[in-house]
Amino acid sequence: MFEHRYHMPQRTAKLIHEKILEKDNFLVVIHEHPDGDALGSANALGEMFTMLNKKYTLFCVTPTPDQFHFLPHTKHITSDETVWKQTYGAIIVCDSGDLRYAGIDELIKHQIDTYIINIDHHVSNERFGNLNLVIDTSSSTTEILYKYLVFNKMEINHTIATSLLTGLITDTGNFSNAGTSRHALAIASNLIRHGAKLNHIRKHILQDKNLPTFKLWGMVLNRLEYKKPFDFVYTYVTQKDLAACGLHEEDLEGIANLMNNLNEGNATLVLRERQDGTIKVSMRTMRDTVDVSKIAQSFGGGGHKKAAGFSIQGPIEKALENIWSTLEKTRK
Ligand SMILES: [Mn+2]
Repeated sequence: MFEHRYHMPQRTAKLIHEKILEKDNFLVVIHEHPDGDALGSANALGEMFTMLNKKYTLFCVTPTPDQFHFLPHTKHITSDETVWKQTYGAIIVCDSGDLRYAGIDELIKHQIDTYIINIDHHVSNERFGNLNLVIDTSSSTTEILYKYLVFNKMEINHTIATSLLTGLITDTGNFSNAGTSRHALAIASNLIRHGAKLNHIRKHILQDKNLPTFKLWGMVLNRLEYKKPFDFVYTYVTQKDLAACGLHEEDLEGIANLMNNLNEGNATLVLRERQDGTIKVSMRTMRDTVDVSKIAQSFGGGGHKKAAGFSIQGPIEKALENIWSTLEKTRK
């Protein structure tokens, strides 16, 4: 079977599984502002723990968008910090390169002698776990979870299959970005064989925009600028824009990936003003010569070679000035 041919740290996968079988009561943590990969991972693990008859809690510092509720366990993801007062058999952090992105760098300090399992595919992953199942050549964390489940001979029911396919589809930009390997495609095919509901993913994840959202996107696209010295294309959106359209930051989910369809510029930047006034910067590139994760890291962020992000002090104008001057310095 092709399953065993791709790269997979087998020892780590085995040790994680032994830990899961041995212990009870798990805390699964996914990164803030969770995407399809993070939520697909949480849902798959929730289903796996249900099948294993184990106690578990799913945690995320920010709420889950309603559109993901077709993945049944995502309805039970909590942001209630009191769950950190309990003791767990292990804490499993998914799809997060570091504990800050998971939003738990402070919360985790309350946990003494905690066993941390880190499952992720970000190049910038800091290996913060006692066990780190990190494969940065994987398209998504759910691709790693698929390999993990197959390796440990775990059942993949239709709920798990749909969760894993959700992560594969969202993190590969519908099988179009650099993460779209032959393994990713073969796994997707296998997941459909296991009963993954592609029509549910299409309905809830792909056809998820309404008219006001398209109008907001139009406004953001209309603002695109070209920054010649760096060959970058950028745009931005403020809280005022969102309020004017009656929309939220989540409604801009996907706009950074849309920039991948542009054939100009070395990289694209989308700046989004958050409620607290900080600016979230999402970077994308389709050029093999550009590594946006390195740029993001120089601003304290992280991500992948082709897709990365960071946070910076607002307002927008100040953030842009800061970005250009920092880039200017690193060029010298
Ligand atoms: Mn991911």
